[in-house]
Amino acid sequence: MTKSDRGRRAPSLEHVAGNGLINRRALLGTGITLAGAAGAGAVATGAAAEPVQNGKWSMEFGGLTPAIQSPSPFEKAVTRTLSNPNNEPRNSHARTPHHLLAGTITPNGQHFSINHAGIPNIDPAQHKLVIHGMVKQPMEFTLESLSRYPLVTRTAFVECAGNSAPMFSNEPIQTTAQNIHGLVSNSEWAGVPLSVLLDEAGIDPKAKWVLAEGADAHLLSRSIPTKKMYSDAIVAIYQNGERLMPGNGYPMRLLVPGYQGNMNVKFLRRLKAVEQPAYTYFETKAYSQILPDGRTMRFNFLMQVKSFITAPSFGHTMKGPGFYAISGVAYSGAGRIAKVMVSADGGKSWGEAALQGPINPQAFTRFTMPWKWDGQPAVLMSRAWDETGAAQPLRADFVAARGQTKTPVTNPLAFPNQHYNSMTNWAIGANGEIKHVYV
Ligand SMILES: Nc1nc2c(c(=O)[nH]1)N[C@H]1C(S)=C(S)[C@@H](COP(=O)(O)O)O[C@H]1N2
Ligand SMILES: [Mo]
Repeated sequence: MTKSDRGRRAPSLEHVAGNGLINRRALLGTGITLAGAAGAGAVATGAAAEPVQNGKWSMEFGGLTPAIQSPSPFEKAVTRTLSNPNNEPRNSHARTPHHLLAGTITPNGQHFSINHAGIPNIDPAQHKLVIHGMVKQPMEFTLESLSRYPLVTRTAFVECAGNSAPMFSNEPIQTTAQNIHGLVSNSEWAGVPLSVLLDEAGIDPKAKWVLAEGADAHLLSRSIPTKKMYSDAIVAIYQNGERLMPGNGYPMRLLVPGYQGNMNVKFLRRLKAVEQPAYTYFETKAYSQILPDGRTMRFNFLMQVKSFITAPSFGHTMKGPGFYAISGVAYSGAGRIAKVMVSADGGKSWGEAALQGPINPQAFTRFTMPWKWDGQPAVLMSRAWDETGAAQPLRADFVAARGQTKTPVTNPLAFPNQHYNSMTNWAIGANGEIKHVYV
């Protein structure tokens, strides 16, 4: 019996869609067998295998165990892309390298960051959060006093409304998932529910909005519906188990799961209960979207269902035909991910990807699709559905509703528009090269 005979015998290698997509059930506990059977490039070990050799690291006492550790020097290419590396007095963006990461939690050093006036160096001993306006009892909190409340822990993505903006280009921009989709990240946040703090202050039922303000130089402020504050907003003080990173809002930030990133006010210093939205710069001029007929969409808070394949993707090279696990992230501001479909033939046929649990609402869900690449051209696509039944729109439908540029966007850091949530497709060439294509 040859190796490929053994592979064929496994029921798990049943194809579910064109161009080599394999039933996701193949992933249930048989990953290694599957990879071996389909030829993932791992060398089979057996009697003929070389005995393990000692590298030089096995022959000498190792390095210092440091007080705080950072990634291996061999991983130094795994960094964020910066839009303002010299800190000129304008906004700065740092994008998450999705094509070089796996799992669902974004490491703190790789969490995307947008700062419109630099990162303030806040002394937590001097920082205060004030709750005032239409409340019975104005309140003042410090990091220390907030830390004494019972904290809730939850995983949530934060996504800038401008994430994926290069996808508004009329021609596909040739760049990485990092540059296209790097303005979304996913963390485990711990903090105090707004429901607790607003109840304590005794918010007036007529206060339908809460104005949130940050302590950085431009005092970014956004009006948030009180209803959202009560449903699931928190004042976050921990990010993936440690205090917030300075670029992600140290010492405290607002977390409004599933809503525009901009509403997640960092360096939070003020919450004012008000009757009407304040119509601030960031909810009128910025973070409102221009429609094809010239009108502007305002108070468009929800980040809708989206997915993108992180591997294989632009910037990777295929290492020859055989087994691959197509992998990506899916998320929705409206709730949990219900289903992700993957195509390897440019949308002619689709197979359902395996979702890795736990599937949390308003959080990344990792999907995987086993695939046997035959070395021929293929177009990989993913499409997600959330628990409300909403699906990622097809590009033609999306462009009809939201428009696209007249000339190609070549700068991956440009922002032609906002709230893009259609699909991203990667074309695999017979030479193993990967391009970004529209379907
Ligand atoms: N105070 C303050 N809050 C802010 C910002 C800012 O510049 N200052 N940037 C906003 C924007 S535009 C986004 S998309 C999110 C990004 O959150 P992150 O930097 O933690 O990824 O923070 C928002 N909150
Ligand atoms: Mo943003």
